[in-house]
Amino acid sequence: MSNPNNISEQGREVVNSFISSLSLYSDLSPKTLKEYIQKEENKMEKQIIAVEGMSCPHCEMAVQQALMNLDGVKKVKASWKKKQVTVKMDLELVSIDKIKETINETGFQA
Ligand SMILES: [Cu+2]
Repeated sequence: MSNPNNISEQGREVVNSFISSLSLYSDLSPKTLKEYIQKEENKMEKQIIAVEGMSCPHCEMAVQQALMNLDGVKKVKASWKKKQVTVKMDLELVSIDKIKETINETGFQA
C-alpha cells in the first residue's frame, strides 16, 4: 500500500496546483470554464504525421479510433487525401513513437 505521506515533491506540486485550480474555477460560469478548457487544450502539442496506405474515409475512421483510445490523445484528424494524420496530444502522456506504432498496428504506414 502506498503511504500518502510518501508523495513525491513533484506529486505534491501537481496535487496543489490541481486543488488551487479547483477553487479558482469552481465558481466560474460555463462560458468562462469553456474558455479555460480551450486554453488548456491549446497547450497541447499538435503534430502532423505523414501516413501511407489510407484509401477512403473508413481508413480515416480506423486511424482516428485507434489513436483516440490512447491516453493523452485529445484530438485526431486523419485525411487519406492529404496522406496525413493531425494529432493533438499531451506529450507527457503519449509519445510520437507510440502514435506511429499504433498507426502501423492499425494497418497503415506512419
Ligand atoms: Cu479505406
